[in-house]
Amino acid sequence: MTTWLNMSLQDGASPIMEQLVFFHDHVLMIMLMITTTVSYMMITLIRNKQTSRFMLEGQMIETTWTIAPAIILVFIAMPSLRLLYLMDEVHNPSLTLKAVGHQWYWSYEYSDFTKLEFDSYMIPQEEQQESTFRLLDTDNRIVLPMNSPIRMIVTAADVLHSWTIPSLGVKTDATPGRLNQTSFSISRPGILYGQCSEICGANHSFMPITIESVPAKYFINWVTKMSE
Ligand SMILES: [Cu+2]
Repeated sequence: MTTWLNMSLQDGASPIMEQLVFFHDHVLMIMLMITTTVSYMMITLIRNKQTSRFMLEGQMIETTWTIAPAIILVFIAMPSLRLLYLMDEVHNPSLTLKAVGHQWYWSYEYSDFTKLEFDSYMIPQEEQQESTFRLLDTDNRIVLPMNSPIRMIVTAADVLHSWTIPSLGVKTDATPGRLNQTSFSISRPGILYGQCSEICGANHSFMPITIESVPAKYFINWVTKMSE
């Protein structure tokens, strides 16, 4: 989750998010390069008093500064497209989780098991404990096995919502009457937080998402307990 003074992206908890962070840094470096060059050119132009009445055009420099930005754009577009298609891929999932957005809570269905479904409400401020995070913790956490490919099905029951976990690099719109699919695998155990990312009504800010990522055997224990 985001902690104090954390200005950049959250640490990646999935291989895709790690790649997204690398891509973000890569684009920042290119931007830094462009900003430096352009500022340098502007400052020298302002400070320079020389004029020449014969210098009307410069074919060479004009060709260069037309083609160079196009080449730079290719260096951004290629890794971007690579990630886009990688995120769209569904790699033989070992588990399917369905999230349904409601005004204003999420409900979850583990479709691989019989009768494993629950609602997930935010813990209200009056019931906060030392260990809970305000506006982020839920009464029922989603438990998921780490290191396994998970297929996520997202939909909504009333209005538009958006199921989001920043540290997994996942943000999927929840649309009534439509199933949206995404997939991820969590690379470490821990608790991951997210919030609805579509302005969905009065309590939009109060429908958080909490994932408990655990080793597979703990997950199986949890499933057996929940299905009893
Ligand atoms: Cu919502």
